[in-house]
Amino acid sequence: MSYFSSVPNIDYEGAASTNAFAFKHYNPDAVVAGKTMREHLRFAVAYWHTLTAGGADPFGAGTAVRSWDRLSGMDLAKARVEAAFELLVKLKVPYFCFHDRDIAPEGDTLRETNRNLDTIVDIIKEHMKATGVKLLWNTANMFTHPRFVHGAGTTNNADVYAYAAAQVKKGLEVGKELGAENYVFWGGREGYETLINTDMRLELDNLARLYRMAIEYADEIGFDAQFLIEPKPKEPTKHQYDFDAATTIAFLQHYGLKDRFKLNLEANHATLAGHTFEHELRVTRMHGLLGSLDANQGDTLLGWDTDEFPTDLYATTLTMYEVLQNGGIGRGGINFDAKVRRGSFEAEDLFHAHIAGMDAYAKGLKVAARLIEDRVFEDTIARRYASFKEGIGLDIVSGKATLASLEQYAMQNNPIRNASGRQEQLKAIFNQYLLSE
Ligand code: XUL
Ligand code: CO
Repeated sequence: MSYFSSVPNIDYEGAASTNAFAFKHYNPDAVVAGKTMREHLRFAVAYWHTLTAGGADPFGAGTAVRSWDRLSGMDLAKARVEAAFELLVKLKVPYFCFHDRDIAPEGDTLRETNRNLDTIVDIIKEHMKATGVKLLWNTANMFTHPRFVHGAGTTNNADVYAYAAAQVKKGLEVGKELGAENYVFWGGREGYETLINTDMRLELDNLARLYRMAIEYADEIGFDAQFLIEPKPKEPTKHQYDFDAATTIAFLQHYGLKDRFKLNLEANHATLAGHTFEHELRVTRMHGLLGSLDANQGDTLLGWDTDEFPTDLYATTLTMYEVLQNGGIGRGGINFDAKVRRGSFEAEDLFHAHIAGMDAYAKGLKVAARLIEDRVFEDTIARRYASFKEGIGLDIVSGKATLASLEQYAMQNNPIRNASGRQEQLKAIFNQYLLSE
């Protein structure tokens, strides 16, 4: 049976196509900067937004109309798997990602919950084999159930901590079973509401302990996924511990975890932290910790995580610029952690949304590759910092200079001359590349 019978297979038709069910820029086999688009972009569908969620918001019920809605419990979970793989194949998306609770319902006990999970994992495994679709990452949902009201790895309640650890253990086993390339930790409720009831030191120590236990267990069972932490500054807690890339990197450094973890960066989380996505990518890549991307976009007029599908070409180009400069995304990918708007409730909107996002990233990739090939920004940047290549600047970067030698230089160097940063000119050139590709 088909869950999306009105939707055909999505093929590349080129920029001039008027077919809504076709890619205008994503051509999986096209080679850009030495690799196919498929290899560069490694797209993934987020199970929770596209298969599980129904469009509810804090003010209203779900609006999504889905052909699997009439089912419930394990029957619903099984139907969603079939729908997921039909969508993945039609969209030519090679990967997917899920939380444990997205794919199977909780039972009355942890044992029963794990049994439900095992049943669905077996079915998913068959579909993966039949279609060649792979698991980019899985994770544990340790934020929805009321037991996590005070956190999971950072809870004040040791019983809840133990439950969370059990969930992570199972998650690692599931990841291994399905050959996941990565395993993600997003601290949904790893943060605090007020310091007057919080032992921050203990909470952070315990979070690091959970991460260490996860590494040990993954090694023990031979699960060789890359571990990723996904920063987010707020929501659901007022202050999340993995606030942004810089904070998360400092955490990893402090607890000696930097060698085993990389970061999964999300565009809308960057916005909420007061950064651009490219800022978060640059900080992370400077440290060699760029792991994977959650692609979406936020809205600066709104202070919460709107998780819109990414369509801003400036942002996708600058993102792909950082990815290319990083030498690629490695074992990570571009996961559409994005949801259709509540008003886009028809099943075919799921396709329009992914096509829009995939095309925006494909276009971003093409433009970024040309900008790099032509050294548009690199040459300007090299000229801008040329003063550090010789004379007093070379003394500074080679460590030869002292305050006294710099004072001596400054005393006789009069007047100082600066040069324009040429921002507007560079933006005009950027526009030229965007429009001409
Ligand atoms: C929440 C979010 C999560 C993580 C996985 O803002 O981004 O869906 O990506 O837990
Ligand atoms: Co995310």
